[in-house]
Amino acid sequence: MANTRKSSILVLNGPNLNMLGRREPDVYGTISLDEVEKMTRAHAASLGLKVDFRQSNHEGQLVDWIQAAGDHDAIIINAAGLTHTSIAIFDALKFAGLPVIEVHLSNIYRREAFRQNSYISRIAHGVICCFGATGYRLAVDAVADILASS
Ligand code: CA2
Repeated sequence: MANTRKSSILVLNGPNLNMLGRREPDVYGTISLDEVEKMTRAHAASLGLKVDFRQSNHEGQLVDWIQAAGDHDAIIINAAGLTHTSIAIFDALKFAGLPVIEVHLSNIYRREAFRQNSYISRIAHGVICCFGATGYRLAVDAVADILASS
C-alpha cells in the first residue's frame, strides 16, 4: 500500500523568542511568534508538510524535545541566545540524526562578536539568517528540497 503519511517538521524556538514583536522591533521586526507560527504552518501545508511549532526558555526542555524528535523528518531551529553557548543542544541535534536547518531573524554576523559563533552551524544542513520571519518560510522550502531528494 502507498505511504500517505505527511512528512513532519519540528520547529524549535529558544529563549526570549516568545517576546518577539514586543521589544527591539528594529532588530527583530514587529511580527509576533504566533504570527511566525501561522505563516510557517501555512507555507508547510501548501507543500504538503506538517509542522510542530514550539518555544521554550529552557535549554533542557529544548534538549528533551530534540531527543524525542523521532517521529519527525527534519528540525528547524532558532535556538536564540543558546545558539552561541549550548554544547548540549549541539550534542542532542547530532544524536537526533535528522536534517537540521538553523534560522536566525537578524544578521548575527553584523552584531556583537559573541553572536558570531554558532555551535548549531557545525551540525546544521544549512543556515538561514538576516531575512526576519521570512527565514522560517525559506527554511521550510529547504526542508522540502532535502526531503524530496532523500
Ligand atoms: O536573530 C535571531 O533570530 C537570534 O537567534 C535571536 C536571539 C539572539 O540571542 C541571537 O543572537 C540571534 C534573541 C532572541 C530574543 O528575541 C527577542 C525578541 C524581541 C524582544 C526581545 C528578545
